[in-house]
Amino acid sequence: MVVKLSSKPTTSRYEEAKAEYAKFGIDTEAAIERLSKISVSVHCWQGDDVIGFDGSDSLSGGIQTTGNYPGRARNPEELFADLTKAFALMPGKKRVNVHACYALLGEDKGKVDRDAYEYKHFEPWVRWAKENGLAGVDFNPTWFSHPMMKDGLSLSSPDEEVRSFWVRHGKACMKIAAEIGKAMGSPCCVNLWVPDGYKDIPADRLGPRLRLKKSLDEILEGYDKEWVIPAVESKVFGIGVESYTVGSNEFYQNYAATRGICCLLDTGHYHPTEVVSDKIPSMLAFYDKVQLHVSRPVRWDSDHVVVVDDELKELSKEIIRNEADDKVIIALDYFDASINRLCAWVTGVRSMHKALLCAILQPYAEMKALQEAGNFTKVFYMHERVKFLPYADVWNEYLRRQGLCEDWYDEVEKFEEEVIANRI
Ligand code: RNT
Ligand code: ZN
Repeated sequence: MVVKLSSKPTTSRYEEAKAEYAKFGIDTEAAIERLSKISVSVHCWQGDDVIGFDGSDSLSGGIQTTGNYPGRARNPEELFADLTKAFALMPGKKRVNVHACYALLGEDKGKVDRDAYEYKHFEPWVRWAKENGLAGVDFNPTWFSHPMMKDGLSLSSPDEEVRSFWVRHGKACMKIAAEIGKAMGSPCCVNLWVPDGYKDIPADRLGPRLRLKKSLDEILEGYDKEWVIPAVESKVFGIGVESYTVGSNEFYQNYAATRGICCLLDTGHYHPTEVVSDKIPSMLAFYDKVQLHVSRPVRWDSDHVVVVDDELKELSKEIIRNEADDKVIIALDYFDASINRLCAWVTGVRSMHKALLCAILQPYAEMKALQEAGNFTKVFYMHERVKFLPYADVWNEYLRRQGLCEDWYDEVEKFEEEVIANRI
């Protein structure tokens, strides 16, 4: 999917890097080609601090945005304008990830609740995705920021009116997702995450889980297997639900395994010393596919913007060296309201691609053979040796072939001055 050729010529730095990598048996042309085929699903919710269009004016459900950078997109027009600008600065194959609270209700506003949303309320997203040449659209039911969340519970609620409302929402979303998948000609990944849990020590830990299990079974009944790829996302804790999360890791891994669906691993949803990079190969030993929410947890599930840090590189290696490019489905999930939101979007997407490129440019066959031969000294040496190979020159060439470059900041600044500054 390398789209346009920049008018600028290939640099001699790239030619030198190509020769340097060749010494390690690495083909930089093949690396660029491989990177350009990996899609990243970009979350629409970074643009408006996870508020959506369907009536809520604050975020609740164990997640929080912090900061009040001016110019948050306040309506569909503003969000689409911001997305269009940001996506133009992102390299590679892209999808957009939409939450149900981003329904464009039109005349149905105030009349139709989340349990009755239909495909027509999301058709503008599909249109926008097609206009912008995206590879697909992904979807999420929204089980937060809504008055029907009672005592912080949705699908695990003991109140049957509440539980059944949210089951209907889930079922409506599965139908919408099938339509989205068909319309895009690419299956729609649907992520099921609920914030349900308790602030303090519960008197019953099993009951809520049995209700969640029952609700999920009802939602998944008869879903369109051709066009929908469902996943369940666990979490260790949330703000206000510190003591107990109904959808724990063990709950969802067992649920997914027995129902033949995917697990979604969010990099911020584990204990601070646990890493998702090590979970990926464990999952690949049992599952055909695993979905990711790539985020950056700074001391907790803080949802900072993704940057090229060690864990992102390690996570990328687990995708690349296991040849799991089509098995690990990458989506981003962070929301920072303290800096320019477009800058946050573009940085996160570029960081993901950079880490993937770094991972592609490594001599895995050689390193694996060394490990199997018990030559741990050379494995150790090689890990460090490859770190400073000239991958940045390959990155710049990858961008050049898409008519992009690393100096994109001025574009965002200009957009901020001309468009965002007018949002008073
Ligand atoms: C929350 C989960 C969840 C949400 C999005 C908005 O902790 O990570 O994925 O961030 O659905
Ligand atoms: Zn997530």
